[in-house]
Amino acid sequence: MKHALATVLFAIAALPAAAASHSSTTFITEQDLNGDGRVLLDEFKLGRQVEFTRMDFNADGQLSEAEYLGEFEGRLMQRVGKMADPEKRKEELQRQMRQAKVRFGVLDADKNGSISLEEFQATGLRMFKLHDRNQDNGVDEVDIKLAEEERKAGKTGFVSP
Ligand SMILES: [Ca+2]
Ligand SMILES: [Ca+2]
Ligand SMILES: [Ca+2]
Repeated sequence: MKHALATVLFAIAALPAAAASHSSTTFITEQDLNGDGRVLLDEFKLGRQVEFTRMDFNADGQLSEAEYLGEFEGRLMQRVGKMADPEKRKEELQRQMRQAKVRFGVLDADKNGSISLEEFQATGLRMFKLHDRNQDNGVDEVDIKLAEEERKAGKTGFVSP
């Protein structure tokens, strides 16, 4: 039991804070906390909650725009820092920050200027449902297979295998 908890905590610490991926395979890689190859709904919610708490610097239970954008900018700087061309680096920074502002507006569903945990979880839940094609409250290889079949049938969706 102790070991299982340590494994989960380690997995959470290693979680990238990036928005949940549009590929179901990547989604599982990123969100599978206990390493069993599946992401259960409760497991996903726990991961989102930890992510939320980490971003909520002043611990008031709300993500302000400054908290949300500040966290994103920190990670973004690391990524674009690898780009050699300073002009391109600047462009990429500005473009990504504009997108992050748009995302903040979408996450803040009631438009009160901050993201509550409920708002953060609601967006995550919509993403989870897109990956969970057979709606059994878990994302696993069955869902990836279903996505592959759809792709073979020529259907292109928002979420890829
Ligand atoms: Ca806060
Ligand atoms: Ca809000
Ligand atoms: Ca499923």
